[in-house]
Amino acid sequence: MAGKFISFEGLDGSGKSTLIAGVRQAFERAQSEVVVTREPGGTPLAEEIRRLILKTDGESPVSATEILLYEASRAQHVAKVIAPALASDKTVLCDRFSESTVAFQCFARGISRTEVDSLNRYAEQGVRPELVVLLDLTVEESRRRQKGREAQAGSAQADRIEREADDFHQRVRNGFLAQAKEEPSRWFVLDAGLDAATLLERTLSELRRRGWLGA
Ligand code: T5A
Repeated sequence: MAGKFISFEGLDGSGKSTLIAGVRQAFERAQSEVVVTREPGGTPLAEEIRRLILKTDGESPVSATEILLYEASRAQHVAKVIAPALASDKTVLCDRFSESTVAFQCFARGISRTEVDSLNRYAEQGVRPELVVLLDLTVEESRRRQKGREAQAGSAQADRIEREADDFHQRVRNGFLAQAKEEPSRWFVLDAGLDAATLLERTLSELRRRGWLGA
């Protein structure tokens, strides 16, 4: 794989989409080919799976079904979008990847780490982010931002995962921080309470330091 694979993680509403948009512009200004994508989703079939996972009406999936749906989406996404982009030397910016499954389905939902790691490796087929940018935010601020967004005219209501209790989201946050500690050179942790311009500037500095983005 020649291209760089960078994922962005954090609680719901931590500012991933906002940061990814800025990073994408920086790569485009440097005339570097970049693919922006997301999980769950990223291909037509994977987006259908996303809808099934996040919908709030009808039958709720049990934990095993939930994780298998995330992994099914990932397998399709890796094979159809991420691996081909990396093979063509493109930079891939992905809103969430397997590290979300560890945080949400292992730390918060309670599925064993061994099982989650095994399912992740199967779906990834050897494709893993070289860098994980973590937007670390308190649960309180995450909730505040979600409410602000919901209050905006025409915006979507909370999805099934966003509706989980605060202690679930606290375990998710702990799960991200624990993974960052396990592999500090693969993770770049930002205080997501900072303003969006500062977060972008710090991320771009890190990418330049790694030699992945021109000065
Ligand atoms: N999930 C996912 C699992 O359980 N297991 C898995 O394996 C995977 C892959 C997916 C859900 O599925 C779960 C996790 C999720 O619950 P999603 O749509 O990807 O859903 O998740 P969200 O995190 O909900 O995506 P969002 O679009 O809601 O959040 P973002 O992208 O992090 O936040 P963003 O950029 O849209 O910003 C949110 C608000 O904050 C403002 C923005 O203007 C916006 O209003 N904002 C800031 N405000 C102050 N300071 C800043 N620095 C700001 N940056 C943005």
